[in-house]
Amino acid sequence: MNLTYKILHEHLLEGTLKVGEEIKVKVDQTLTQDTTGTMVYLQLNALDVPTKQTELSVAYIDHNTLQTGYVNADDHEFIKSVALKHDIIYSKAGNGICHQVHLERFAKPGKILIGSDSHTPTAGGMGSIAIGAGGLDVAIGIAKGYYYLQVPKVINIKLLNQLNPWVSAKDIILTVLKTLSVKGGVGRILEYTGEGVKTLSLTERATITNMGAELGATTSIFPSDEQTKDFLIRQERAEDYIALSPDKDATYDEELIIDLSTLEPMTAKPHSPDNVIPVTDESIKIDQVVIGSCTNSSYTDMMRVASILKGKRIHPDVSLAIAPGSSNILTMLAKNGALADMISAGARILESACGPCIGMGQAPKSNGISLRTMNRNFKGRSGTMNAGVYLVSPETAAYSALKGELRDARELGSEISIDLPTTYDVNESYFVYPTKEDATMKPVIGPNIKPFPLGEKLEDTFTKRVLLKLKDNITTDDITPSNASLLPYRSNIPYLSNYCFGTQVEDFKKRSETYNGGIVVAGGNYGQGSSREHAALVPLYLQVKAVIATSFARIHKANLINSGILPLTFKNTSDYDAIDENDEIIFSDVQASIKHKELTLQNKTKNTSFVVVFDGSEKDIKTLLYGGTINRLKEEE
Ligand code: MIC
Ligand code: SF4
Repeated sequence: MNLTYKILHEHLLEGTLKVGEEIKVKVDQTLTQDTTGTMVYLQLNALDVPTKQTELSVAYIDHNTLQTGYVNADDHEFIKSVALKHDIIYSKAGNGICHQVHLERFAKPGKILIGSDSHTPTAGGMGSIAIGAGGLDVAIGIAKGYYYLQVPKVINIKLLNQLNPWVSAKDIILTVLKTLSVKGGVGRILEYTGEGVKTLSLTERATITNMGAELGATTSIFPSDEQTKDFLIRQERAEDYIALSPDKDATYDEELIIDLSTLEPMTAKPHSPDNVIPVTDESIKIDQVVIGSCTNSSYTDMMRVASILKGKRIHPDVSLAIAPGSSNILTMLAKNGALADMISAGARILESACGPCIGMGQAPKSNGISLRTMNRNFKGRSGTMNAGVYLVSPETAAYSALKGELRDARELGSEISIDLPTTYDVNESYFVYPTKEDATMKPVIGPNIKPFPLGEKLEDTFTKRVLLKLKDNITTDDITPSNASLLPYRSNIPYLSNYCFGTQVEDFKKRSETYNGGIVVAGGNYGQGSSREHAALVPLYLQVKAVIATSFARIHKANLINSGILPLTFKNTSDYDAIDENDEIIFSDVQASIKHKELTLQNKTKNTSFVVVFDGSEKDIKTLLYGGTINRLKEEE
């Protein structure tokens, strides 16, 4: 067995481990962050269970830390109250980015972790099966201790040899993205093997599994070996170590071989993480550099940046902002003088949080060029619609900040080496641990927290207009945009509905009000990116009944089903071209046809018909018939 199957097998509650089959697995751990967490905890309340059914659950506050009014503060208070009530650890703002802190303090080899954030696979660097999911699936994970998934294919990514100086883990994953594209991981788990694995530290592995999310992969995983043990010992968690590897004769569905010694520094150009070229192929002046995010904010990343900056001065035309990934890392940098090296060079030091990665501050100037060590460079995500974001390694970012243009850090000559402390700093001050008394706590619901919409039983016959026709690779950022002014409203679906599809059209809400709801048509990989279920809940609120696409991203498809919106694919992709915005589509005999997974739809406007497919499990069909997961669970109880 490969490592993926070993862990899934050990956690199997129902179903068979066969590609494409739906299985039910035991969930050991969950994590939430604040922008998806409010929905998770509203839904957990609705599920009405006394306490968590996992070994460990943590509620992190890391995204919405710019408190420009009462709204975020309300959300945090609400999350804290429901989390503690359900025996869930609360990590206060300032403690760091959920994935980095989870890696340091809680992730364990061999465990299954479900998180309401698409970068949950970061813990795959530790040998966990760590999966990003919609908020409701995480609420169910907490309340019931299980998770459903379709058994993915397992790709063996075999790493040969080792990286050359100044080429980093980020360059490995950017190379994988260049090879496989943002759709390449859909329906797959990426398992890393080969001699090259041993040469990568745990945090380098986490950079790679983190950004596997950009491939659309279910998750990515590394074995648990001496590197894992080394990290856990330094984190004073030696007891959490177990060795885990695939069997010698393990089989895989596909294989990709990467010779690490041939790689070079890479960059993903605007506006997609798979728009990857070698750094040396691009010559561009830069305005801003941002170093941090759950992809590249480890102690080693920060120390390498500090040593590149030490004794130098940031280019006068560049603003460099640095956000270390956790309070532990920030403390260590403060103690060992690296923070002083960064500040002396002219860097702006930010709180340990997501910050600029999700547009919470540091938006670039008009048409600005920003180099970022982050994982996504979707249009507008930085907070400036016409900015161009290039994704790079911390080394490329730091060196370029000194030069004022995108530059290859190999010009720096001999490699630097970072000595790791015998033990990493472990700060408990930002954690709030639940007590017995908290079980009787009442949720604290401030005015920003509005109820979430619920779907309705699936109608058998209806006619709906195509409100919007979209191209390939539409992201959840496109469906429910996020920036510093919108992110605080994640617990307020009615407010967010004003901005639905805001990067595509300005009047989606108006269209839906005019026609009493409708349907959306899209190309391939619809709903890639963030796990935010708001991208389903907001359309549900605006009465979107179905999305017909050429293909869907995994988490978003699950979120649509959970909300009771039909995710349908064209049987013949050429039918995508034959349908236009404003066409009226007749859905008939839906309840029976969905059970056979094929529906014939009439295009009333064009007087034609076409076939769409529903690719889901029996449970999914039931869910859609009942109008969403919450309704199904209520009916089944
Ligand atoms: C992101 O990186 O896009 C986010 C913000 O972390 C999201 C979660 C969200 O939208 O709240 C994610 O990756 O799932
Ligand atoms: Fe936060 Fe950015 Fe990571 Fe999302 S990708 S969890 S916004 S740091």
